[in-house]
Amino acid sequence: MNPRPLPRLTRFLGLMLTFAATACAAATPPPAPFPPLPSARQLAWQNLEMISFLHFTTNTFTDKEWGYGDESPAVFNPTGFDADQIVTTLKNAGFEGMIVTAKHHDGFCLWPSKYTEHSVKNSPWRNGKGDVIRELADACRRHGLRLGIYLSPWDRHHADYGRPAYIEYFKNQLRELMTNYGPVFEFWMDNANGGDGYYGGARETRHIDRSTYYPWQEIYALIHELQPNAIIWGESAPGSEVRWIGNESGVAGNPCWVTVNPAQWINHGELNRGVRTGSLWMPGETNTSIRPGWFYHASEDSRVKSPARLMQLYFESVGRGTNLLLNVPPNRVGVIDPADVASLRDWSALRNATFATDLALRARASSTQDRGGDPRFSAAKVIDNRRDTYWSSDDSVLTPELVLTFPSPVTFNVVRLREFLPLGQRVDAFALDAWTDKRWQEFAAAQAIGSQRVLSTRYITTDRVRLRITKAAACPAISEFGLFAMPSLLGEPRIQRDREGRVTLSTELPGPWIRYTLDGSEPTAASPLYQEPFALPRGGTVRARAFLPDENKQSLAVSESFGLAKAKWKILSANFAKGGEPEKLIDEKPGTIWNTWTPDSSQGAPQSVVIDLGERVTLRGFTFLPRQDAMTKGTPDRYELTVSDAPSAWPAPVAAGEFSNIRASKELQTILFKPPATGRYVRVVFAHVLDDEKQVAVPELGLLAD
Ligand code: FUL
Repeated sequence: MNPRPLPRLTRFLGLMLTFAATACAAATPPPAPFPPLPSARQLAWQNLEMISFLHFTTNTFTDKEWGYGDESPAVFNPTGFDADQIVTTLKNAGFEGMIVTAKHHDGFCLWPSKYTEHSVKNSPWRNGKGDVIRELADACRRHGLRLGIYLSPWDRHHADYGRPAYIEYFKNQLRELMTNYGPVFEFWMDNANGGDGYYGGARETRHIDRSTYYPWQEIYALIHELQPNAIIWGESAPGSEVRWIGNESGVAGNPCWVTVNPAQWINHGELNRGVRTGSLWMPGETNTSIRPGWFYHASEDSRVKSPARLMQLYFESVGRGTNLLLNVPPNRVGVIDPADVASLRDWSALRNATFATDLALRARASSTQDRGGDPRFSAAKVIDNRRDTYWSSDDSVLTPELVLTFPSPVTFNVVRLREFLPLGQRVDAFALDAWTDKRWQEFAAAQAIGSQRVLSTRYITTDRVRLRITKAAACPAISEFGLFAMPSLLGEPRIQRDREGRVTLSTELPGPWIRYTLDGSEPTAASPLYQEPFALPRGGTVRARAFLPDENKQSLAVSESFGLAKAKWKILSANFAKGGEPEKLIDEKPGTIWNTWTPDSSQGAPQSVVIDLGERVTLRGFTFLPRQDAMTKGTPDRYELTVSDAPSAWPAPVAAGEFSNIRASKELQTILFKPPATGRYVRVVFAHVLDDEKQVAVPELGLLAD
């Protein structure tokens, strides 16, 4: 339809108004930045949102989490190593980059470093001619994924670790990695540093002062000279540009501010939440693994995080303005394991289905105030699909409101907001309302937006949505206000086992069918139908999925692994029973802790406990759950376990060693016996605790039957 010609006067007035608006626009300066501000490198990095981690070394073949440093390079042999499979799996899952453990704490190098023999060049893989970093870097280039490098400053293999000569070695290795493999987008220098190790055969304990041993300023300057675009991850050295989020469970604080104070870097709570008034811009990186451990262990194949759990992680990390760093470790073949591939595929399908359509783009945006009445800062900028434009208000207007009005009602359950980061983190708090039943009704309120804030809500159908900035330190600059519909999923079943060893499968509401497997395979429409609780006294893995046969719908799959049921177990003795209640060790309740600390007495490691299993069992390993609260006090990092037929005669231990990475990780630790051991009595000695504390605190022990 042709527009009706405007009468001459109206046209003239229209022109005048346009001139006035343009003149006015030219006169409206953008808001002054609200410091601290991001660097160009930080800004570019914050746009990445999802990064993958690749933990791979001799540990993959020795089934360890922390190698001692005496592992032979001969064990490293990923016979089917396929860099393209790894890189395309990660790329297809939506990751923008991949950080590879070029060297983990054990000191084994995935590239043929000139400066050590402890590397791939002395392994059977590719007859010692291989270079994992080269193959991955090339595949990254082919498939458009950024390469990042993890180089552990702690080296349990190197004879000079702890002495000045090791610093030269470390710098030389950094130089090799920074010059030989093309652009590196991130350097990760882990903070776990110091303790016992092989150290060239010395087999001793070495402690260093992380802040004085490494010349961080010099090292960081070198990195930026050779890799100007590389961001530096580090928790405790000045010059670090990205911060740890304070846990390895994948959960950023709510709210999570982008700023911190330098002195608070070592406070896990403040790393997690940031500090609103902090003087440093230091975006968070939320790291966790798709499996309990960082390295591949076949025993954890059934414990790969489900797509729904990954989606929840996404909301708790990316959704709180941090980048997610998700570890997906290659298996012994040298590829991403099928279990992880399946979970990543379904998770990314769910994300794509959610975020492919921004419903807000259908709306008209209006606000209570646009900065200077200038179209450059108008409400429409939040729905122009660009991160470099924004809606803002006058300096004096700190709590403006913006309404999206739709031509017809939309249904959404996810909201995404973004601040224009070059101007700093300005918004303290906001609320969201929907126009329902002829009035505005608040459906969400939160603190902090930052890089992005993604909130999930119940489904809301409306033709009007309102954003109210309720508190801001400076006039807001909002670059995006998006609305999305995450497809409704049939809820996954719950898998529970009682102390007697009976497994119950249930759904939130009765109705759906539940099908399950006990052999580790994917539950399908052909798997056994769950009818009633069943016995699983010796443990195993249960995988289950809910089905709505009439609607041809199925839930995502879930799985749970169980050890030996504890029905017949009894604590026979504990060398410190006073008030400590050692029964809590075997009560199947992760929240109750056997703790040798009492208000009037306390006792540190070693502590031992003897368990009567009530029958003779062949055991293939044990599990240890560290305390799940925010503390690490009393957490054992060394153990010894003995199995016997008589509680008075104890042969040599079947397992003795360290609980690796126990300070940072709250995951269940699984220690396998080689070979399995048979007996009725088990004695566990907690030989040492973190920081030589005067208490031992253990929530739960489990045993795996053969
Ligand atoms: C920790 C390390 O000790 C773990 O092994 C893992 O590399 C994790 C990402 O960081 O501090």
